[in-house]
Amino acid sequence: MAAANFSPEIMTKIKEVTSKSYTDQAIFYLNAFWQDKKPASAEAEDVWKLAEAFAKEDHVKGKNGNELNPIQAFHVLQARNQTLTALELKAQLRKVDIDANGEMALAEYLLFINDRDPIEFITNPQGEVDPVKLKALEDKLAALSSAFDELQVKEAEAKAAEAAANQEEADAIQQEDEAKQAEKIALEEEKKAKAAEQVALDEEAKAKAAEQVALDEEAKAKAAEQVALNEEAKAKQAEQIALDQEAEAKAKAEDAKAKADDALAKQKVAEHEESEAKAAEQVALDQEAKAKVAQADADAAAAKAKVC
Ligand SMILES: [Ca+2]
Repeated sequence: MAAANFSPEIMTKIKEVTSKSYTDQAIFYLNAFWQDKKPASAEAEDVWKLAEAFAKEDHVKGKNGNELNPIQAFHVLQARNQTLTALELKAQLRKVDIDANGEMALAEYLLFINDRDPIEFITNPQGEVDPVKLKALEDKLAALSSAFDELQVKEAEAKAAEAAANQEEADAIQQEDEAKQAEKIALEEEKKAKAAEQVALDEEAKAKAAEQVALDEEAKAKAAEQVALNEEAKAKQAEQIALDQEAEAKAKAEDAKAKADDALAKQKVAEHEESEAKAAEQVALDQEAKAKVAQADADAAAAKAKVC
């Protein structure tokens, strides 16, 4: 069906009906074909279900809406024609769209699936439905509408609960992330502290090594000092020995001189004694000579006496 197949007057009337809400379009459709040779009462159950399905699919206007956009319409067609391919569904959508505005009104879809004549739809008399049956249908519609409202509320509640759950999950994830971040920071701080501790230990080790070097140097200096003291002691000892030797030599020299002096003195004494001995010998010799003279004189005197 295409818009060009209808006169402007017919199209205007069709547009009037498709501008009504889903439930009003459903009532208009049932009224139009209630007295038909193919009574719409047989389609009533399906008509109400579709009115509800359209309202549910219409996320913007809900039950106050009148037509679905191509994506929403595609969903409805797909749900009822699961064996058709996407291309076939799109082709069906074009056939459904009587006013060719790209949107699928409930009335357009009801006319298509039930193979009804759009001109009869808007020219058939309205309001000739059996009052008892209409009342029953209206009650059913009210119940469906009420159920739909409840469903909307439940859906809203479910969505709110889902949003809350999502938020809780997001909060939990964020808290976990924060905890992980904090743990990471703590680990980094610990790592830094350990590094600082290691630096301090290294410095301490260096200080100890330097102290050991200083102690070693001090020990070496003390050892060198001791060596110097030992050398000095040895030098003093050698000096003392030299002094002792000098003193000894001096003493010996003095002793030798004393002995020499003594020998000289003794020689002088001996010389004196020899001189005296010589003098005494001279005296003795002189006395002997004198004695000899005296003897000779006595002998001469004695010899003279005898002669006489
Ligand atoms: Ca349309």
